[in-house]
Amino acid sequence: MIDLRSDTLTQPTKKMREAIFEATVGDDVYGEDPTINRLEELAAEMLGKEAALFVTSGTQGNQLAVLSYCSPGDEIIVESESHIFFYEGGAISALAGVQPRVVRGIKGEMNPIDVRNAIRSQDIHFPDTSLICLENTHNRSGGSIVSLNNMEAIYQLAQTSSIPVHIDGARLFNAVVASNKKVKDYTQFCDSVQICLSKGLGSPVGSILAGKKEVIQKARKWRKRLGGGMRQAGFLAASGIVSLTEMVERLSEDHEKARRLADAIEDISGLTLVNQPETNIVIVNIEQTYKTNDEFLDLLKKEGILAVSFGEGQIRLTTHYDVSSNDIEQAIQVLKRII
Ligand code: TLP
Repeated sequence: MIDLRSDTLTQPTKKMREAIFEATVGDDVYGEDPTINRLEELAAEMLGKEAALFVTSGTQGNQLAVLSYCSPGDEIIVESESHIFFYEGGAISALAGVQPRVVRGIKGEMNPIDVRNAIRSQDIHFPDTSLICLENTHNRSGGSIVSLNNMEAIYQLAQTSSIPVHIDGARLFNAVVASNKKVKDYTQFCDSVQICLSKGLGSPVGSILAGKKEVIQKARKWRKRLGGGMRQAGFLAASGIVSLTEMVERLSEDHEKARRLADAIEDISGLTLVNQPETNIVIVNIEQTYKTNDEFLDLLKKEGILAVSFGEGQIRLTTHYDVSSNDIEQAIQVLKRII
């Protein structure tokens, strides 16, 4: 099977398996896992933040940020198609007791004026706005890059109102590599950031939440409350270190494959691109094939290609290091054949 469902599907590399095998571990709830400590220090340094926390997943990292900054009854500003709002099972309300204030963005970018207008003024009728969330790259906009200008404008107005900014940077390193910038160019415009080690960076499990010491301390307590204190999880952190030190630059290969896929799809009549991929995600409109998403995905599956449904008449194809250039060529042939 050529699995284009998600970059979460990557298998650990040989180096990761060796690092996992050889890791020195201890009880992380006591703060005694040397490999986790090393990963957290490395991540904090790379992301330009005071402290970092190794967490089970991207969802947990995002939710710990919300729990650490907010109180029940608060309101947080989220983009209408953001993962935190769209895909986290209503966790912000179920866990932190906050309500979303939804701002519609264009390719993941919220207009700073809309964000400013969404911030509540002091009035006993209103909830307090206690967090602004950005997502970069933006998954549902096809891995689009939220520009530094946009981030800076939102961060500045957030600071004026003393509201923290959190980035869901599940794929922030894809933005970094594709834009040829440094990760700190992006993280300078946030108070906390969540990055996933288990997407294009290839680790089997884990994410990082980074920010100010006091916020990460709160997040550590929330992680424990939620049952996320993982004891000898240095085996997982060992792989995370390989992700951060050896897997970042190669993300550009995933972007090239997405570009190749998209270029070929543009020439297949019946298929249209919903986005011009900037990173590793290609969203395809299949309405003109007159097939339902399920029918189309079944046809692909019968030919050995896996993709996911991405809303009405749309499917998502995601590239990663476990799909070769040959696999991409094969996927293109299949797409041509089943139309
Ligand atoms: N997204 C998954 C699905 O949930 C859609 C995927 O396959 O892309 N933030 C962003 C922007 C994400 O895309 C994801 C995963 C997460 C957070 C959550 O990460 P995990 O799966 O580790 O909880």
